[in-house]
Amino acid sequence: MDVKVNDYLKQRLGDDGFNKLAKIDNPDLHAFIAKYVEHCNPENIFVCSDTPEDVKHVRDAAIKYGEEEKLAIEGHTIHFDNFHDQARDKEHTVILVPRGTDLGPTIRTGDRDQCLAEIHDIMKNIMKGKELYIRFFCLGPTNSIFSIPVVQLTDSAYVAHSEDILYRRGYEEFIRQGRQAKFFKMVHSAGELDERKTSKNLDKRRIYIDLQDNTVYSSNTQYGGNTIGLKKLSMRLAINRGSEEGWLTEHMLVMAVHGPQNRITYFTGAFPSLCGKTSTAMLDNETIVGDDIAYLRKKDGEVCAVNVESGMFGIIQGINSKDDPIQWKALHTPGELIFSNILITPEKGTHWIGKDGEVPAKGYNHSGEWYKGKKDEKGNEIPPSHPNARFTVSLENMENLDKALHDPEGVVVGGIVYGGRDSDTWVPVEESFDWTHGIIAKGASLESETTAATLGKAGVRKFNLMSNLDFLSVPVGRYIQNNLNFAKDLKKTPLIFSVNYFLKDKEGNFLNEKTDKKVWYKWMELRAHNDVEAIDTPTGRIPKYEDLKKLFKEVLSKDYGEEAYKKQFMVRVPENLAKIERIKEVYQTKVKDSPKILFDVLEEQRKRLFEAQKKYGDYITPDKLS
Ligand code: SPV
Ligand code: MN
Repeated sequence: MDVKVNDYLKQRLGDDGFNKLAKIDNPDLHAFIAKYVEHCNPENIFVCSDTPEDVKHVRDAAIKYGEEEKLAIEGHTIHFDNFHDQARDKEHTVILVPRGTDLGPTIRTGDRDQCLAEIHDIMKNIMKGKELYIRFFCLGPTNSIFSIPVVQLTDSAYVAHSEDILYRRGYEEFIRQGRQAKFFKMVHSAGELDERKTSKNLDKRRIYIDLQDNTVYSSNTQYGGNTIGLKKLSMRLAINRGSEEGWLTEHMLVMAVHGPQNRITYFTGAFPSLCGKTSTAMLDNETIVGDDIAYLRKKDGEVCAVNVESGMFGIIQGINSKDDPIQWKALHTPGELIFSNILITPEKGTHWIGKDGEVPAKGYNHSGEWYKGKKDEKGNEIPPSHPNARFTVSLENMENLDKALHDPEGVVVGGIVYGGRDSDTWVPVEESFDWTHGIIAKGASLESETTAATLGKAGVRKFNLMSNLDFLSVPVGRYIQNNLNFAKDLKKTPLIFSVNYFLKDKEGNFLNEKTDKKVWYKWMELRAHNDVEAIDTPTGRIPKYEDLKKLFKEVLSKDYGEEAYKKQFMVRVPENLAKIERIKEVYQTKVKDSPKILFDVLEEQRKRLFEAQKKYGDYITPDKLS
């Protein structure tokens, strides 16, 4: 350790903290910590070495300093974010780049020198009077090719506690990797807090991502998506690193689909918000590895995936005992669990939009004291819980947890799924012709319709390639090219599918039941092993009626009619042609480095649709094609 850094850390951290840090042989880490201790200037510093006592210190601090409050069920707590700090702040989330670097119009960037000066100005003495928590974590399983160590500095015990539930502890991993560690660095401060212990200076809310230094700065916010350094903040750094090293960071769930004779096939899946990602990861009779972020690497000619996380920061709205029995149980079992931005009753019970039972007449929530009919400053009624209210819990608390969660090798991926909210274009499930077609016509063409739960008008289609648009830190074209290249030297290429759980008829009725998706996954599992045939259509390969009929019976004990099949799986030519035009336009106008092959693949699809239209008309039922 550098003598100056050494002396300074000894003085600020005390013997106990210093000794814990000194066990990690990494001068860069020590220098980084010294720099931000001096800059942010906390009152106390706590170095967490992951012993049960250290972990408890952080958990207790969240209660002691009022960022969390205990609830009636043992181990459960509530945290509130500021009324205006309830979601990711896209406007103030910026990728820092050297002057003159252009990542394209869809990625928010800022001049690195200027932004670093601004954020350092905001963070000068920002932790005055507060305790700083220094924590070590690991993205992906420890002791693995996937492992990325992360150091988190935060003055929010809530953030440090959340990370403890959501990620693998990493103090030992830092010791193991020593000077070799290519670690990510997170500096967060909630800033000044109001009387409810929520971030007060939202005008100075910033999330600045410095790719060059693998450092993320987050200030004056507490909402998890802005603060939990290992989640969407590290994700941008990991996309950049993967792009340099030839692996992928994806906004994907990882799950095991259980096939015939106890066969297990792993799938990953990308879905924009409110498109059924969590309900897919939680499908009954299947098992979950992860619900949000995956790393994909190649090993022995196959694609392997890990869950970057080990817990869930899940949306709570709509969870009820009938539709979500596993999550319901986890939310009612004693044990460590943080609720955020829901309604708390005077008896310290919980309520949220869509929960079983009556809405309590009063309580308190993200708006303070709450009663039925309470209005916000614009005159809109405040619901009992925020639509983006969440719960934070370890995956170990889920009964459907898959055994591979911590496997350092990851799981071999048999299929990749892309799904959006789409009322009129894509069929419920469809396989792409090959990897390139899948990446371009499925992943890079992903769109999703807004719902009443999002801001703005409902039913507007939003482009969101691979559901990763918000998190890209490399130009869109390069990201697509990375995805295309990834399959080049594979011995066994995962199949790529699209799904659509939201198809409607002309009258606006959903064409599928919520539970039908169970069948689609069983079908994809069979396809991954070539156990069933498929029908070629202009847009991809769809299931044969007989196979679905059998699966509906087996999986749901339902008679699946041929008429329903035809309605669901008919090729909607005009809608598909319109979609191609929209997607082409995006890649022509909003992306500067679109790979040429993208336009070729879309053009081939357009031609196939056009030919089929000449022969069979606008709406083509599968019986015409088989
Ligand atoms: C998402 O919005 O995709 C989430 C929640 O998973 S957040 O942590 O806000 O990113
Ligand atoms: Mn997410």
